[in-house]
Amino acid sequence: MRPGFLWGAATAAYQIEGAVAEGGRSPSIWDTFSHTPGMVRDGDTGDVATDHYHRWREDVDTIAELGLDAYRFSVSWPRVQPGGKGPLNAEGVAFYDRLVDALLERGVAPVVTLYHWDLPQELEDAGGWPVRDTAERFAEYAGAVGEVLGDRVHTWTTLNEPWVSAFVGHAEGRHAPGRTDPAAALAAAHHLNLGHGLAGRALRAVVADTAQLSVTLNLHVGRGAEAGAFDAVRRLDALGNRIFLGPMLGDGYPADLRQDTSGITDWSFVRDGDEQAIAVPIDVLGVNYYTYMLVRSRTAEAATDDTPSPWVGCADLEIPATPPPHTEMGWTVDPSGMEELLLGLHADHPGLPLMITENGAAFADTVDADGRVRDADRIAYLEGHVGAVRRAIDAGVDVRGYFVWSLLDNFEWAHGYSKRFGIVHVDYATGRRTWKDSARWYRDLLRNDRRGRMTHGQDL
Ligand code: PNW
Repeated sequence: MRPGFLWGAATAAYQIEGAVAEGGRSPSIWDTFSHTPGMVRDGDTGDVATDHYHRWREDVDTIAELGLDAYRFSVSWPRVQPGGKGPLNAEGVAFYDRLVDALLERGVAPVVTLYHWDLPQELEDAGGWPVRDTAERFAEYAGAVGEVLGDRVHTWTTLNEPWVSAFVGHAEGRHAPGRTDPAAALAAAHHLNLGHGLAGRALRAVVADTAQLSVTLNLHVGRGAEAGAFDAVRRLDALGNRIFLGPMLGDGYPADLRQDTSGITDWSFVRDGDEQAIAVPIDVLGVNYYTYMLVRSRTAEAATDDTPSPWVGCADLEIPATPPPHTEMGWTVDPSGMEELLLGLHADHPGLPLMITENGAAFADTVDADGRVRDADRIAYLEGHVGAVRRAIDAGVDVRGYFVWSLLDNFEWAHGYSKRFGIVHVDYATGRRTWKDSARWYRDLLRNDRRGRMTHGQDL
């Protein structure tokens, strides 16, 4: 890859840190949700997780040994600003301060996400993302974190996957805060958008001039499951992608989205000036991609199904299963979807730099008697998707980096610890880390790429 391309791995605070009641941290919506019986598989919680809060030095060593250019992690809002307002908590800040310094000492660029789903519970009690005040609180928190880490962070990402926060959290109810209210989900989407815009401005004012401003979206690649499924594909794109891309990239909310959802909300939560506020200029768009989706119009029978869905305003949208090969999440392995996504973004938004901030796969990995974790299926997945990134770059798309999800096995939200995405295995009973074959494969890929860069001064 070109000089400056970032090879990395990603994690998120609630999924790895544990230590939920240490260092002055207050509870987040994921503490509440995971401790609510029936919400997370097997009653798993992030109370201990991978214990990264105590094992961070060892994890930074792993990052350095892998030869990563960058490490993407998230700052836990309730750890650095307990309760979600007021002055920062020095002990919480110190944790990230040390982490950032340790990464820089090893030549690893910190890529920081400010919100990876762990809203302080107090802000949820005051209404959460469906209320406007949360966007303002988020901007205040972002500016405060920018002030303390802004001199050293390479890339600032405001939000991770606001689609999941808004719709899986407030309409489907499968994620915290577990609400099933379509109107609240749309209001949450708007206030997440607004939070991004306000936080972006607050960050710009305090961080280094060289720092990159970003946001990470889980963009949906929809393919028609039958001929003529144009409207189904359009709806998926509107509610899944353009609801964020539109306002964030300066085009405001799409008219078709407002139309599709007019039976649910009158959009009166959008005030004059909001769309301009959301359109804070970004330097790079973070893209998370795992799989593509099939869509078609629903049969009359399926349309009467009233199970809560994240696809609000899409009663006539059906999302059938995609064919094998599947990962443990049931997600189809298809790197062509990633290539299609990158090419499509480049065509629709020429000149917008992109970065794959998450890509990876869950498989049922086990440590063999000889201490090895043989995860050829994960290597094949990653190899295929890195190939897709290379093809997109060759076709002229400006892709600035690629981050594997995840550095470590971790708390996979509603699935608890049952799904393993790491390139490093974690034994949850002991906290012990074991490199999987995929970790060695990734280290070698990065070494070869770097060697090629130095000896030929060109892409390998
Ligand atoms: C992403 N869904 O999430 C997240 O950014 C990570 O925290 C997560 O571990 C990773 O992908 C793997 O799942 C998603 O249920 C999690 O629709 C769940 C959904 C979508 C994205």
